[in-house]
Amino acid sequence: MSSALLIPGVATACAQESQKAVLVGEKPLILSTWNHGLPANAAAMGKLNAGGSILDAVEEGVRDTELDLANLSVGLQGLPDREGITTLDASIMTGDGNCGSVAFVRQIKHPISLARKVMENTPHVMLAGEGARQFAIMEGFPLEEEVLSPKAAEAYAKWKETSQYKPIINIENHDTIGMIGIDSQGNMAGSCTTSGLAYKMHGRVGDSPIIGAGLYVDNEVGAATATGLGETIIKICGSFLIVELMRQGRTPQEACEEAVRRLISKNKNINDIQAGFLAINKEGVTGAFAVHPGFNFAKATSKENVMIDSSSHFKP
Ligand code: SD4
Repeated sequence: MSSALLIPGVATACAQESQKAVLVGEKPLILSTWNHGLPANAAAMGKLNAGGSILDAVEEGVRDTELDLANLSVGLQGLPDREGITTLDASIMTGDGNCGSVAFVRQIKHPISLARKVMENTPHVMLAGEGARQFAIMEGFPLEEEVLSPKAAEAYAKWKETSQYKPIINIENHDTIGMIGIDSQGNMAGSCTTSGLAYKMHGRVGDSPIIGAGLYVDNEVGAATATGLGETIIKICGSFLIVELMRQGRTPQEACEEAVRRLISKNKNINDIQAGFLAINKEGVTGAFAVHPGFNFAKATSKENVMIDSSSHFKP
């Protein structure tokens, strides 16, 4: 097991080469978005240490967040759409290209596990809405009662006073969990789960369940996940873009920075809009970058589980 180091390049005849840093990564490794990533990473590492696969680990990790009552944008306690209905999006993917997702699904406590069932038990990648709910029933998932959590109900009642529909996610309004991980053999997997944008139009689906937007994993290259205003991320196929940039030789950090540059160039009025990306490559080197300051993520290795502030395009 190697530790995450930035080793200065060995001097060579080429002066420029000697300036370059060689990045050495770490395995196993798990990255997750935002503060809730810390307990989620702990749950994921626990699963891995108990002999679970990296897929089991990324599912277990975000299941923790899906139950977190303090979290207002993951799970059934998340903020509802503008009709007052909470609808959930989730996706899961393994490094050999298998993937599953659910979108616009209601009454399911663990959409990430439903996404895994779509991947494993159907010939499809994505199920949405009523069809996803029917599939959940077939798979034995209990249907939860459709009542807003006390926090969400309070926030929704307040929002209804003006019912201002602003499809933005800024630095005070975020929480989706995206998790990517690699085990000590180099197998990767990722998961992403959210209740999406608060007070969205009924039926709106964000980037999180869209393979290549909110999540992409390829054992040959690396993995990426996204958080922030889904519309901006979908427009650039954000996570797929990052993995492809890494395939072409960019480091995870360079790839995340390029994706943010692309996102800014394709989206107007970015001043109040936050989006952020996490990436790891197959060596276990990491990258993170956001549009605005304020994005943070949890990084777990076999030795520690710590919060790290991401750098960003706009400076504090
Ligand atoms: C979405 N990307 O539905 C999600 C929301 C999010 O932090 O990431 N919030 O657009």
